[in-house]
Amino acid sequence: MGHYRSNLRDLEFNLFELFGVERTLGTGPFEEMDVDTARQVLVELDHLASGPVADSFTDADRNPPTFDPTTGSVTLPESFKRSYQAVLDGEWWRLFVPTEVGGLGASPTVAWAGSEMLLGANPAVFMYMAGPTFASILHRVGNDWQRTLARYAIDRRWGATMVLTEPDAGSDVGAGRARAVQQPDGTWHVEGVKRFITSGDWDVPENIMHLVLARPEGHGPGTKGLSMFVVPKFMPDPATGEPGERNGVYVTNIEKKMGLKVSATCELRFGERAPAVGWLVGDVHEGIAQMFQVIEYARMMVGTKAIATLSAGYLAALDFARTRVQGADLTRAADKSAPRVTIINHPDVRRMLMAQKAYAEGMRSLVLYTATFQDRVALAEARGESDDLAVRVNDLLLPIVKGVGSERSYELLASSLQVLGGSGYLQDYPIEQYIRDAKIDTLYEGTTSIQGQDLFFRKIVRDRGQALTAVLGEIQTFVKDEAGNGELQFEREALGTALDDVQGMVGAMVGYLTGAAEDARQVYRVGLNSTRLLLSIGDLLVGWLLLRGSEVALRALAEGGGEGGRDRAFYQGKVAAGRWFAANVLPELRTRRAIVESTGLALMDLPEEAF
Ligand code: ST9
Ligand code: FAD
Repeated sequence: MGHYRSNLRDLEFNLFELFGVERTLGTGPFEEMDVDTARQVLVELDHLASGPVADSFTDADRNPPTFDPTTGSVTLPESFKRSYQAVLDGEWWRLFVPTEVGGLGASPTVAWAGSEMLLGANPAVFMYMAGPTFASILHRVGNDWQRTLARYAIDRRWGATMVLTEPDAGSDVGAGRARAVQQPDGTWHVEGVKRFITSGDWDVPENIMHLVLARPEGHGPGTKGLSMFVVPKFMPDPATGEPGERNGVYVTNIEKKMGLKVSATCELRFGERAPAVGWLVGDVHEGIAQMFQVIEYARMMVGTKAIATLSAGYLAALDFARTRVQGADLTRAADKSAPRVTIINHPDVRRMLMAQKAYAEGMRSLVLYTATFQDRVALAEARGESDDLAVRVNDLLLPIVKGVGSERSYELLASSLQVLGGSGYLQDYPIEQYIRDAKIDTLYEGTTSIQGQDLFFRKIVRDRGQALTAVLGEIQTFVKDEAGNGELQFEREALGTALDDVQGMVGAMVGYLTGAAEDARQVYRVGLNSTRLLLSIGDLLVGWLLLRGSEVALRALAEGGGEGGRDRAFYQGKVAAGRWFAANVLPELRTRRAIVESTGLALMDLPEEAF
């Protein structure tokens, strides 16, 4: 078999048993996708992901893209192109595209569930598929000509990039120096150097559409002075979209990386060999807000990618643990002639496996819970209304999906490898590549520090706690509820305590921020804790969602555990994961709260030389 193990059963559990998405499938904007179609989509994506998409995962790592500096062109390995072509042939590029421009009518919940499998099997295939999705965003925010351009990009399957980062502008996008000069014909010439640009060039699509942030002459500093330009690799024929003259944007280097090697990370130079002609998106100077429409999408993708990789790592470790025989059962450790057992019988291996299972499944629920709010936003928009709370909650959850998803996955993939012992360190197994490929997820699309700050300053404080209050209120309701079966009482209590701890952390940090009005340095006490809060809210949400799953599973077990009891073990696993998390992770929040509440300024007072 290939390297990739999906978890279709758990995806279906989340969609149909936990979140009940069948209630909205086949209605409104999802009219074209009823429940049966959605189930079929997931099965097809599972086959595609585990087969042709996964096929090139290892080869493309060992034989990464090559670069020709004279032409500035990147060539992808042939094996990888076959994987990409398989997704294209299946028309899966339509997954996130609105129906009016050729989309499938999938709800975000179904689309993200299906995406998990592609992202787990071969994430770069998914990322090279960005063209039609990014073009849909251009279609929404662009002027008439840009809508036409977006249609060409979709219909002709162009590639696309998001171009923000520069050598001196990474997290601090507003420090960007690339500039844009308006021309008499209304077009703009973009000039400057961008680095680390994913899919900057590759030899499959006929054209690539770069969405670029640059500063028009005379505009002010910071992100608000940036505008977004659409800059094609080839100037398209306005009537047909046929690629014409080469535009002045060239790749001048590709990076040698730790992992995710087949995803070409490019230096892009604008306006050096020839003018780089672009158009101001939507004829308005609202570049950062427009770019954030792309970023929000990509942050969800990165979190899902990380979690998908953890799930695959866990399932590989589980397979290994079930067959590897080593040592005697701990109860008979002193008996040198005791039979040797498979390592899944050792308590410490079970501890590692359950940590991976609980986080992989809990964070999968977090991704799909977030997507339920995206469903709500789309449903309201289709009715000509706006669901303000759903927008806010989605915004609140995105840094958690991205920041917590990537940090926990990377950390726990080390445990997946550990289960394999020395074999895990070898390239005979996929886990070392999973770890290398997943490290990037804590870095790009905003590092974890940036996600923590986004969560606290923008999504909690600036939102005046509205979204957080709504989500914590749901958790409180669950804590107080009693399903009537006398089960999960200890767990509800543990969740209630964790909820109190998170509220305590937020309260303390808001207090520090308020104190900063008098003494600016008090804000450091927030900065010292923002990642801690991010991870703690993540744990609270994961714990709550696992326990919701446990409750559903207990009900299913009481009804016999599926047809002929065939899902008994699956449901037992769901109950066990919730219980384990409540007993082993949630209590840690008490200590973290104490740390937040007692944080001083000593670390900030320390002279640099003392580090
Ligand atoms: C990157 C790409 O890393 C990596 C991977 C690329 C993969 C591409 C492929 C994607 C997948 C495609 C899918 C294909 C599907 C295929 C299907 C197949 C089957 N939310 O706080 P202020 C805005 S790219 C919304 O003052 P500063 C807002 O407009 C590089 N908006 O910030 C705001 O104005 P206002 C990624 C937000 O101090 C304005 O910004 N780089 C948000 O000026 C200013 O806000 C990064 O991510 C938000 N959360 O700037 C940079 N936040 O307040 C990370 C801000 O009036 N750095 N805005 O509303 C940051 O995020 C910084 O915090 C900063 C700070 C730059 C925003
Ligand atoms: P820096 O911003 O220099 O950060 C260094 C460290 O300092 C980090 O730990 C960071 O968290 C911390 N730090 C920085 N500022 C703060 C702060 N204010 N508070 C607290 N801590 C802080 N960019 C694109 O535009 N398009 C792409 O397609 C793209 N693809 C990429 C692909 C890869 C493989 C890589 C490696 C990067 C890619 N990037 C892309 C760039 C990526 O988004 C940036 O690397 C990322 O935003 C971090 O910027 P930086 O590397 O300059 O690190």
